[in-house]
Amino acid sequence: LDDGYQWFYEGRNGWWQYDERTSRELEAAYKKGERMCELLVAGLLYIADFDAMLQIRRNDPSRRRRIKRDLSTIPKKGVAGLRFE
Ligand code: V3L
Repeated sequence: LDDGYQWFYEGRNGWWQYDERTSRELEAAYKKGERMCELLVAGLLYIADFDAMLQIRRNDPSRRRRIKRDLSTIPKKGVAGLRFE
């Protein structure tokens, strides 16, 4: 994450950057070669699946979003639901 890359999850018409803490957790798991990473977001548990590159809500797996690791300079909607304006 100091290498110009960031983690993103998909919104309706663009990508949101993950918050700093979650990004660090994703990056650590990814760098260790783990296949998934458990995330706590606003009191909800999610699984980030690095094979499928999906974020899946634990208690309702139908709630899923694409994720990606990409350059921090890509167009994005904001960070963790906080819109850039
Ligand atoms: N970080 C922050 N909020 C999240 C995350 C996350 N990793 N995952 C889900 N949510 P679901 P548009 C998103 C929020 O997947 O207009 C955006 O951050 C999610 O917020 O069904 O569609 C925006 O705040 C949603 O509110 O479990 O691009 C909002 O959607 C809620 O958890 C609208 O974005 C349920 O997501």
